[in-house]
Amino acid sequence: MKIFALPFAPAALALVLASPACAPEEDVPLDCAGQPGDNEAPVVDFIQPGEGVSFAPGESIHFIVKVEDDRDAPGDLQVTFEDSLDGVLEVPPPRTTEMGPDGGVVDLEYAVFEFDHNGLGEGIHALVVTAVDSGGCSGADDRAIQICPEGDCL
Ligand SMILES: [Ca+2]
Repeated sequence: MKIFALPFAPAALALVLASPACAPEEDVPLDCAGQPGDNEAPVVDFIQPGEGVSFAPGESIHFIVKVEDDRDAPGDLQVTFEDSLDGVLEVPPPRTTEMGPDGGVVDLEYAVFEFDHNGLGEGIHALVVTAVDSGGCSGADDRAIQICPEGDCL
């Protein structure tokens, strides 16, 4: 990419910065739930299994999903695991603390759902993890995996 010199930019920036805040009331910024404010949606990070990985029926699948939010404690988020073929999955509660360097327990800024699941039926699964915060904002991440005989889906 080519960078162009903009000799007028600092002056324009100064002008913008000097402008008084005079936004009319109807321009109040709305948050992710359509409410006035700046609440941000939870962030969901689907870490394992990887996209498109295939498994045999009954094979144990290791899941790792991280969720965090700008305001709510990670353990307070409403998190659901929904599978396109098998519906809502029952999952163990997340881990929200870890062992600190001095052996004490430290609160994490995120929650980690980590568990093994071996009950998914055969077929192509679209798994969606959704986190909803106390302000009604939601974030999600998804993963497609496949369950087929012998785990060989080719
Ligand atoms: Ca939030």
